[in-house]
Amino acid sequence: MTLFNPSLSRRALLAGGGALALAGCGERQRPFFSAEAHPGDYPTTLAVEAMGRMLAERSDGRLAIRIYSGGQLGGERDTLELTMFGGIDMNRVNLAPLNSFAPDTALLSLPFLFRSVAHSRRAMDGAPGEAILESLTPHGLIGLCFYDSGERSFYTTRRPIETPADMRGLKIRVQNSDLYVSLVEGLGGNATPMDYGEVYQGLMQGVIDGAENNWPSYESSRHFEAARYFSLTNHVMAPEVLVMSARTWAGIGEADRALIRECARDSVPIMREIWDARVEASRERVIAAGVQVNEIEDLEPFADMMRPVWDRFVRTDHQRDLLAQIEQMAGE
Ligand code: GTR
Repeated sequence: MTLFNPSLSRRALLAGGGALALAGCGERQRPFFSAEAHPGDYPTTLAVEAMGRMLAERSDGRLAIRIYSGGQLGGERDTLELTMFGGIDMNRVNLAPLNSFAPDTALLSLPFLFRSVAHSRRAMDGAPGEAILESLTPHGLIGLCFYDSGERSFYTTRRPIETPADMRGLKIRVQNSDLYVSLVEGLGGNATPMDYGEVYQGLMQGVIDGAENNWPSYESSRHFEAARYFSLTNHVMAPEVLVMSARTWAGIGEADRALIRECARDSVPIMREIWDARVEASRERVIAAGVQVNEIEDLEPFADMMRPVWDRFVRTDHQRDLLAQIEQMAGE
């Protein structure tokens, strides 16, 4: 068996990116390489796979996508950097690692923003979503589409969270994003930024007391084996995003760009169907495995403590305007 060596393959990818840039607009020599933190059967992986099939069909086999799933190419922050430099063509990431350099992405990550899944879908599909995807372009990334990520809740190793007071002193792993740091600190916890791939061990070894995520990630990462209390805070519903490297994009002709956008868009409803089923399946699996699910009667005290997070990450008139549009979509 050949062991996969991430640093070697990263170098190989960078070399491949260079060759592609030299090839300019000519025939593509190889598929688009796409990074994915989740395993092969996760809804985001399946969605990009579906997109790849559509792309191959509609381009008569000229265009294809090869997915490197399971975090083979590294954590999301690293793979994003590689994507900006053209070493990776495509990347499916959460919005969190984009928060620090593309500030409008923080809007969709604000705690307790969305009233329902339907509300978040309207925002992603509508003008605010379009504007946020476009805000990635100056950073070397072409935003192709959003995918669902459901609601994130806290899970802990020693006791459930019933009120914000239960967060006090707990070391909670967060994604590499200042927004998540201030969210956890705003609730009284100690935020510990860490790559997704390190969380399982962190929980097992007691380096952290908990983390936060949606049902499918909690289940597929097996974090539930170490953190048995899942407390339904439903504090964030930040979507996933599929991006393409602007460097790769520069070497693609107009017609193929339109085709790529079309296939990405068409993969969204497919993803949502897979996602909804997976949320249910994951919830059932972890409950069957003995996880204690803790319903929280009153989320108001949590939401009330999040004002400083909103104030810190919504700063410009442009952001306030986008946010007002998103809020108006709540009850449509
Ligand atoms: C998942 C998300 C991943 C990653 C992960 C994390 O829900 O799909 O892209 O952001 O959470 O917490 O790091």
